[in-house]
Formats: sequence, structure tokens, C-alpha cells
Amino acid sequence: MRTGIIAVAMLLLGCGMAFADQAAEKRVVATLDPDGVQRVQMTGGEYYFNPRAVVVKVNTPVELRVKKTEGLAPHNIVLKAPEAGINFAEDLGSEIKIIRFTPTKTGSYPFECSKQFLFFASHKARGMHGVLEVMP
Ligand SMILES: [Cu+2]
Repeated sequence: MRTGIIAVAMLLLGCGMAFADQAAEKRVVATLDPDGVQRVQMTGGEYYFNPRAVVVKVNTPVELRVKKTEGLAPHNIVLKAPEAGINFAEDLGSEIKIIRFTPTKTGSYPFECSKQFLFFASHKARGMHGVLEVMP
């Protein structure tokens, strides 16, 4: 009986840690490299971005290094916030694509994949979107 309880407790603990890991993986704070550029690696696939939330510092150059996971569906990453110095739309490929910008205004800016196949739900509607958080 006692071992049963311990086994269940360990199982729950294990699940909790797995979820924590997943959550941590989906929100990433950009690393500020010695050259003063904040870099983040991202992947896009069916139908998600990982990380889903990217945190950067305002008025500091950013480099998003984005690539597509395996799969036939084409993907892109689009963020239109010219008022904050961010404005890009890049098709993703199996090679890393480098997207450079310097955010000039704090706030939360949504990005998405704007692809859609015929009459099917858009990639964005299927979950392929995220948010860039620009912090002071
Ligand atoms: Cu897509």
C-alpha cells in the first residue's frame, strides 16, 4: 500500500516536471551575446512555433534564427509592427534563416505563419502563432 502511494506520488511528480519542461521550452528569453546582439533559435512546424513566446530587450539588436522542421507544408513567419521597428515576413526552409531587427518600443507583438492550403484552416488558426515580448 505504502509503496503504491509512493509510486503514484513519483508518477505525478514526473508528470509535473515534464509539463514544466515543456512550458519552459515554449517561452525563451533571448541570450545577449558579447557582441551586443540578442539571439534566439526558433523552429516552425505543423502547426506551431517553438518557442511560442520570445522575450527580448528594447533598443537592442535581435537576431531570430528560424528554420522549418521536416514536412511538406510550407511555412513562414510574419510580424508586422512597424511602429515598434519590427516588420518582417520570411519563408522558412530547412536552412536557418536569420531575421534581424531592433525593437524600439516595449509591448507584446504577435507573430504568425500566414500560410493556408486551399479552403483548409490557416496555419495560424491551427496554432502556428506566438508572441514577441519586448521588455524595458
Ligand atoms: Cu505554417
